[in-house]
Amino acid sequence: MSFQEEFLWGSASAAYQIEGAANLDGKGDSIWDVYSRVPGNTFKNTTGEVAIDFYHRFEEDVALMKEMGLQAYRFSVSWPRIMADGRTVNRQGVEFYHKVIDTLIANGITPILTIYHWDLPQALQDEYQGWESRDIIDDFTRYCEVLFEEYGDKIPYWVSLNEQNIFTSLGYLQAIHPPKVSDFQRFVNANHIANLANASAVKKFREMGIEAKIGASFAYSPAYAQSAKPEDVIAAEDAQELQDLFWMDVYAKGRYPKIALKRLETLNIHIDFQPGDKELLAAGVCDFMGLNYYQSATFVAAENKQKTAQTGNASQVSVVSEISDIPTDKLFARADNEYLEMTDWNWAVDPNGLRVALRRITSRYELPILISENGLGAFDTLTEEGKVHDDYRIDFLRRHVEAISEAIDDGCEVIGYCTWSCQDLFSWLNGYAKRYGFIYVDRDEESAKELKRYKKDSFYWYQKVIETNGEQL
Ligand code: BGP
Repeated sequence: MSFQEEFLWGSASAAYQIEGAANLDGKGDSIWDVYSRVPGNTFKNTTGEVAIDFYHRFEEDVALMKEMGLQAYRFSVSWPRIMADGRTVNRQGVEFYHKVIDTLIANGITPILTIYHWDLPQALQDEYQGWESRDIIDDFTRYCEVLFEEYGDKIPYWVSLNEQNIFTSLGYLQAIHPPKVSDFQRFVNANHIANLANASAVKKFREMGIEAKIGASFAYSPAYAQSAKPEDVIAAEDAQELQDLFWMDVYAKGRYPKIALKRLETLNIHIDFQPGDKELLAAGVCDFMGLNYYQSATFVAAENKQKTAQTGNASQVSVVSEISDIPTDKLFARADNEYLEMTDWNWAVDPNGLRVALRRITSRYELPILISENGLGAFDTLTEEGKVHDDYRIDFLRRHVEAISEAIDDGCEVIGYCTWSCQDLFSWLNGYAKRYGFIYVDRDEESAKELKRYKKDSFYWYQKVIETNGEQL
C-alpha cells in the first residue's frame, strides 16, 4: 500500500490557459495577451482571450471536479488581474479568486495556488523589461504579499514560480515565448533575477508567518546518457548540471551548483552577483519541490550529435524554435532514446523517468515532492454520442501512477499528484488541438463554439483511482 491517507489526488491549470475574460473587471494585459495577438507567434494565432471561459464557468467546472472526486485543484492567479499595472490592487480581481477558492473549499477540494504562471503584467515589461530588471524583485514581492494577506489562511500549498526553467529558456534563449529573445547571457541574467524574486517571495512568506508550505514548480526531464560511452555520460552529467540542478539546487539549497557555475565560466557566461544576492538566495529555500514531469531527456556528447535527434515540439501542429548554436551545444546534444515511444507531439513517453525524477530529488535534497503537473497531450475525438474514448490517456496516467507508487516504496515522500489538466485548455504553442483534460471542452482554434463540457472515459477512470486511493488502476 503506497499512497498514504492524506495523499492528494489533484489536477492543475494556469490562469491564461483557462480564464479568458482577458480585459474584464479591471484586468490589465499580460505579456501573453500582447504576444499572442501578434500573428505568427502562436499556433494558428490562437490566444487565451476566451480560453475555456473559466472566469464565467468556474462553478460548473468545480461541480464536475467534485463529481470526479478531485481532492486538490492547482490553479494560478493572474498578476495583471490582481494588479493591472503590476502595482495597484484591483479589488475585483482579488474577489474573483476569493470566489474560486471558496467554491473549491466548499466542495471539499484543496486549493493549491500558483503565484506566477507566466502572465507578467505587460506594464512592467514596458516599463523596465520585466524579468531583465531588478526592479521586478520588489514588485513581485509586493504582489506576493497581497496574495499572502488575502488568501494566506485558505491555501495550504503555494507554488511560487511555475517552470522558471521553461519561461526563461523559451523567452530568452529559444525565442518562442515573450519577449522572444535569443541570447544566452540575457537568459542567465533574467533567470538570476527570477531566482532573487522567488527567494524574496519565500522570505516574505516566512516573515509573515503564513502557516502553509511554499515551493517552486520545476519542469524536470531527468537526463539519461544515450550510451555507456564515457563521453556521453559526461554530456548527460553536464546536461543535468545546467538544465536541472541549476534550478533545483537554488530552490532546495539556496545556492547554484558548483559544477554548473564552472561549466558556464568555460563558456564565458557569468552570473551577475551583487552584494546581498547570496544571502537572499539562502533565505529563499523552499519547503517542497514542485515537480512537473512530462518526459525524460536523452543526451550524447556534442561530437556524437546525430542529425535525426528529435526534440520537444517537433510536430507540425505547434510553434517550433529555430534557434541553433547556443553555447551549451558545445557540451551536449539531445538524442533519441530508442527504447521510448513518442507522443503525437514527439514527447518521450517514459513512466520510469518519473520514478527516476522522484528518486533523484529525494537523494539530493530529501524534500517532500508535490507532483504539480503530469499528463498526456493528445488529439481527442468527440463522438456523436458526446463521448471521448481516451484509453491512450488512461494508459499513460496509469503507468505514471504506478511509477509514483514504486518511487514511494523506494522511499520518496510524495505529497500529491496533480495531473495536467482537469479540463482541456489552451496550450501556449499548440492552440486547442493538444488536449490534456479529463473533461473535453468543445472548442477549436477557429471558434470558441459553446464551450460545452463533456466527461471523457478518463474522467471515470480517475474517479475510481481517487475513490480507491490508487488501489484500482
Ligand atoms: C508545462 C506548463 C503548462 C502546460 C504544459 C503542457 O510546461 O507549465 O502550462 O502548458 O507544460 O505543455 P504544452 O501545452 O506545450 O503541451
